[in-house]
Amino acid sequence: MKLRKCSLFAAVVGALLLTAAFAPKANAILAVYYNFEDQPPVPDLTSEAIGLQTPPLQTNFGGTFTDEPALIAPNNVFPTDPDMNLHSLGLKDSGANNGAYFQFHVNTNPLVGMSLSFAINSMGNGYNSVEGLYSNDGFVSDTHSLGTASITSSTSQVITFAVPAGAEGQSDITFRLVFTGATSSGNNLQNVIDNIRLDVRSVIPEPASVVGALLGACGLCWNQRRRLIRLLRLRYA
Ligand SMILES: [Ca+2]
Ligand SMILES: [Ca+2]
Ligand SMILES: [Ca+2]
Repeated sequence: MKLRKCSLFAAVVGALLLTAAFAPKANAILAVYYNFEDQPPVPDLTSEAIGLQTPPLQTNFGGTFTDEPALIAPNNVFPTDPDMNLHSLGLKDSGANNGAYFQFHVNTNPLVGMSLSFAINSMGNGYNSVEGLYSNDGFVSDTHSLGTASITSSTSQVITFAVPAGAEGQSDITFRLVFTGATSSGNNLQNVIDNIRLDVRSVIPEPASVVGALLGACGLCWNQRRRLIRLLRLRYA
């Protein structure tokens, strides 16, 4: 009877531990975040430590970067960002840099239900279109479009691309934003970007933590079993 109780106890503990390990969290989880708050120097292409991963932002934009005041709402700030939202990234010479990209690398093995978003405006003749893309080989031969969005606001808008499940479960996915449609030939401020975010719906625990949970359950059961054996010996000695 007591032995059966012990295995029942172990099964319940194991199930609870596994449930805790795999349960998706209800709220959006921040995977990668660029808030441009560490500038000057300009541009601040470092990601913020409150994201799960902290890859640098890479770009081939050949124009001039400027440190601009934060965009007014909507500005796509992550709700628990400890930084004050004071800065954003300005782009000059957009017209001579059509097709320029901003990109970052992510290990998508633990990431489920991703979305890529950012805030942007367009002044006059700046970029008026952006395409989201991802690749599993750094755009050598693998390219998937997330769609194209129009940049229409002179103050600020948030653009969001849903990421299909095909981008999940891979060790090195590159997310890329490609900007086009700029017509200005002058070196004036043409676009302002802020708060580039990769959010996820849930996170799959690393294999190490699953093994840890299983070992924990086994250890608890073993401990209970030894206590039970000792108890039985005492009783029937
Ligand atoms: Ca900012
Ligand atoms: Ca920071
Ligand atoms: Ca930063």
